[in-house]
Amino acid sequence: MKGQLGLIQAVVLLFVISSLAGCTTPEERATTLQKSSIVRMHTIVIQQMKFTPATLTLNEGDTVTWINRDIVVHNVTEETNKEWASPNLDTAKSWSMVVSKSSSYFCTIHPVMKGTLNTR
Ligand SMILES: [Cu+2]
Repeated sequence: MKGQLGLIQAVVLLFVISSLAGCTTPEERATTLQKSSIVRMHTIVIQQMKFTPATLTLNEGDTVTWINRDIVVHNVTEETNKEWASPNLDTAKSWSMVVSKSSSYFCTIHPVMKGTLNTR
């Protein structure tokens, strides 16, 4: 009985050691973190007079592509100072931009159409 208990303890100890050995190193954890935040490309669909998603949270340096799925022309223009703007986008046309900071934007043709980019 005593011997059996010893065996169980040994098995438990082995299990603990092997699970410790399987623990991720800081390097592995960093890689996992990078992988989980590796979404660098985002698509915003312009459809039914709306930007979808209207609010997008992303990392600085990420690329956003807007694609016009409506049958009317739209554009994407920074709202406060018109710091950046797409050309007018016909149906099925898209436009991409690398995002450097949070911005509000709208469509100058249909000013009710608004969107927000939030950088982390
Ligand atoms: Cu529009």
